[in-house]
Amino acid sequence: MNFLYVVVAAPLLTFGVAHAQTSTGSLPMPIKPAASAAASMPLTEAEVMKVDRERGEFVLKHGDLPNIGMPAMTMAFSVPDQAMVDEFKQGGKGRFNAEIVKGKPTVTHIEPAR
Ligand SMILES: [Cu+2]
Repeated sequence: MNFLYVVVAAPLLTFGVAHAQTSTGSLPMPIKPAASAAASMPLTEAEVMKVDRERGEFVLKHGDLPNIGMPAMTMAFSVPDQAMVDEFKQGGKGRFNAEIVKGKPTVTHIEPAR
C-alpha cells in the first residue's frame, strides 16, 4: 500500500514543484549574456613589459585576476585584436581583463591607464 502511494505521488510532487518554480515569474538571478558580464568585471592593472607584434602577445606585469584564479605576476598573454597590440608599447600602463581562450591566457579587453 505504501509502495503504491509513493509511485503515484512522486510524479505529482515533481510536477507541483516545477510548476511552482515557473509560475513565480522571476528567477533568483537574471541570466546575462557573457559580453555584459565581462564588461561589468573590474579591470586589473597591468604594465606592458614586452610587446610581440608578430605573435600578437603582450608580456604583462599584472595584478590579481580573480576570474581566472590568478594572482599578480608577470607573464605572456595572447592579444587577438591587432588594434589592441598597436595601442600599447613596452613600458605602457593599462587596465585589462583576461580569459583562458583555447587553453591560452588571452586579453579580452585592455585600455590605457588613466
Ligand atoms: Cu598571470
